[in-house]
Amino acid sequence: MAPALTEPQPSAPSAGLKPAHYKGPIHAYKEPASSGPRDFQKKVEEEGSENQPAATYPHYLPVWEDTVYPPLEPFTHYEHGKDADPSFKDLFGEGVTIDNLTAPIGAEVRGVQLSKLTDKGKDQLALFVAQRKVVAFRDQDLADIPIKDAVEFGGYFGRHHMHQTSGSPEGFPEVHLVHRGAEDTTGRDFFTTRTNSVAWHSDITFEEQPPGTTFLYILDGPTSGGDTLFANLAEAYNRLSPEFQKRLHGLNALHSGFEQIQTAVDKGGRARRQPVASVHPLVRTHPVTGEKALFVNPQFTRYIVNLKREESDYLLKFLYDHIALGQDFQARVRWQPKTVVVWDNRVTAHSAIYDWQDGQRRHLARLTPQAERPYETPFVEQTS
Ligand SMILES: O=C(O)CCC(=O)C(=O)O
Ligand SMILES: [Fe+2]
Repeated sequence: MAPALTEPQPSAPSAGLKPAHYKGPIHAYKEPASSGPRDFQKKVEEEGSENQPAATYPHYLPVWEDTVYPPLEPFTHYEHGKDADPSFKDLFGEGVTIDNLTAPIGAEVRGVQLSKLTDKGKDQLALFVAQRKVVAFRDQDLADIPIKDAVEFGGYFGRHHMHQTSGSPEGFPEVHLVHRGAEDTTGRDFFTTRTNSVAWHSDITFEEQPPGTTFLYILDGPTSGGDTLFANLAEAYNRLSPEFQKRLHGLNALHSGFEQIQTAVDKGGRARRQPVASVHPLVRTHPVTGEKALFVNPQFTRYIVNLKREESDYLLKFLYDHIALGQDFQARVRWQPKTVVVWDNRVTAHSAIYDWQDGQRRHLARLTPQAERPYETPFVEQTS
């Protein structure tokens, strides 16, 4: 699809917004797949237990530091996907296999070593991921090279985000960790109050500049379960009728990071920054493909600006159900050792699934380069 021809329209200003007063039925934050410092058992992680091995990558075990960082500053994002040669000749050489998971979303690639890509190859990676939405690269060495090299690799795609609450490998605060340790069975407590662990979201949409090309790599995984779900939010937009799409254009929603901080504090963690909220358009345009995508998620979106509360709840519920039920624009990515999953966070939602045997370790690291501030371009009737 052609890139957007119209100038980006900035989303509404977010300064001073405080969502904490808002407690409607669409108010949610769920996080069963990761634990915090309260449940972290250093000895079991480093040495293993009777039933569970030690962590394979102990230098990636989380530490939760006390440092409080200043608010994030706006910056100008350079989108490398715009420079990509669409023939992908620097990304896919001899012997590479590409299997699409479904027609609308997902690919599994073998024969590419991400850490060895040239800059041209990285540009093409950004474009390929924007097109396929989520791509699992097998047999990768990203977890095995020094962390500083992995960080340098990720930094090509944008300014690293430093998460507001997560534990990080010592000395690398910009690496976000998803970690539930061996012998930690507290995840099941979650089901005493919730019926399932599915928590659709795009990452950190409460920030003014949420991520674009995003990398998650496995360090240790359970023997079964713990896949990650992905949804194509551009296709979710395309499935709506033109009349409905038209109505969504021009609407903005508030995204809040307040509840994530509260959840972390409840698990013994702490806030690395003051919580923030941002207002973003409900429909955003991808800067490279020009595709429009729904940009709401039940983890962080709280309400639609200028609608009454019942109206906002009703519309958000419809959009959340539409995304969650659209298994025909979703893919389920199965982790294998040495897998790096790359998604474009601007046009996808994802969810961890807590469905592995209690007490098994699940440990992943995320590189989260931030991208442009979400912007909207006018509705255009699609001809198919
Ligand atoms: O644990 C997973 O499968 C996904 C975690 C997640 O949401 C993330 O890393 O952004
Ligand atoms: Fe996520």
